[in-house]
Amino acid sequence: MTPTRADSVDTICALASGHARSSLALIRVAGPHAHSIGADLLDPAPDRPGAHETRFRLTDTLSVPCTALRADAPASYSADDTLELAVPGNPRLIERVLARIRDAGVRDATPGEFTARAYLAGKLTLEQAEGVGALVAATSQDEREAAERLLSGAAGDQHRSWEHALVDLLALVEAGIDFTDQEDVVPIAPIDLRARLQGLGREIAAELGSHAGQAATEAEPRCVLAGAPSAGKSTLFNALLGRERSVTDEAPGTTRDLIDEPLDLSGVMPGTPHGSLVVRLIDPAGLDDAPTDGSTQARAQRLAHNAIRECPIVIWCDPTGRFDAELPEAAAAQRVVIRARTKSDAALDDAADASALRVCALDGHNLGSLRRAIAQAAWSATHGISPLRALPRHRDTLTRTREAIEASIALVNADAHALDQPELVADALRDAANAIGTLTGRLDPDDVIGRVFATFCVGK
Ligand SMILES: Nc1nc2c(ncn2[C@@H]2O[C@H](COP(=O)(O)OP(=O)(O)OP(=O)(O)O)[C@@H](O)[C@H]2O)c(=O)[nH]1
Ligand SMILES: [Mg+2]
Repeated sequence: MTPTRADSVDTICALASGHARSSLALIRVAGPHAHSIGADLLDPAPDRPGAHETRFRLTDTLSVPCTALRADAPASYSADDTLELAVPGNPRLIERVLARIRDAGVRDATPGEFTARAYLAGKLTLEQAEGVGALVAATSQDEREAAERLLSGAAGDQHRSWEHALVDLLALVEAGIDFTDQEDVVPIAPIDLRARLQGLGREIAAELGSHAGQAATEAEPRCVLAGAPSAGKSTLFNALLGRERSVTDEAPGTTRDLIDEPLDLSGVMPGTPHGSLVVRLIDPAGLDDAPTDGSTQARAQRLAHNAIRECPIVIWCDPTGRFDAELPEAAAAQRVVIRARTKSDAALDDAADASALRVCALDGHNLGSLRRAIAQAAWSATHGISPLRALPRHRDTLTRTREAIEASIALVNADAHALDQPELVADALRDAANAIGTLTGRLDPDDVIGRVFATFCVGK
């Protein structure tokens, strides 16, 4: 459905410079009557586009200096005739100027209305419009970068390419439904469909900054201790927690289960706002070339490998300091690996990596630095590794898309010649395509536009 401008013919006004005190205030008036209002209230009236030094008439006898910027439709931000009035930033004066404009029949703009008009006039895509809102609301560099990415359209291109990929796969699956009686016609082999869906799921997960099997925003990012048996992981785990939670022993192979405890790092990292910062610290079995059968040993290895693959933060423990073993590959794009040379009280190997953090769990040497390194990594994992975190609507939508993709993957038996339940797979793919369609603009305007612009402040 194409949005219309039917409801945007009023002339609207707002204080565009926000309510913080400043020497100048900017009042924006946009709509079909903007220029006639300029003719009534400005002396002299701006007669052509551009900046004009003029005066704003408060009463018949009283006026204040005003710089008026005139733009004519459609060559303005919202595509309306527009006047932007810079007047002295005195709050009482601003109120009087606005009151005069309202008396002339202009109504107050609703939050985001100028940008909504720009969107409805086709001057901005929905994502760019959201970029404006996010830029206005941005409080950190990460958020600003995210907003700029939306404004530049880069995020939209990515979402459209995912949408096209989903719609292509949906078409192939639907084609297969039409050929169910002809066994040799398989538009897409289940194994290929599955691989392509998994690829898409991974890309979306990376954009979300999440990790396989995790929610997009992990309130308590997981942090795993990785290393060879007897590297001192459990001793370090206990030292970080400040209590004896995990069994330690000089014999290798002591830990088998994943032992998992919250570690409170609130206030550990200087310069971050107050608030809680908690990670889930995980102590797994030491990495070993264990048999791959069903033995306890093999199961412990599988658990450890999976945890290390999926955790956004890994503390790599190596008492030799060489770090020459290979860590299990990360499941997602972003993973922070902190190298800790454990048992630093023992003699240092010549080949040791000098950049690793030397820690001793027995006497507490450098545990403060290790806590800070974990806090730093946890902070990035929860705040803005992904630019999309700035925009809850995008995050939620991509999460829904990804869940629908996961649901479709679960229905695909990769070993089969053809899909067992093509209708169900098609339904799940349609859900995924519809979800991402609300980001790319194929959406119900009432539903989405309302939500997008409601988050704006008045005047933008
Ligand atoms: N000298 C010294 N010994 C340590 C240190 N940390 C741990 N150890 C000893 O190293 C041995 C193994 O420690 P664990 O913490 O059980 O090692 P782990 O990595 O959990 O071992 P697995 O669970 O078998 O993989 C124990 O005897 C600990 O007392 C340390 O900082 N210095
Ligand atoms: Mg252990």
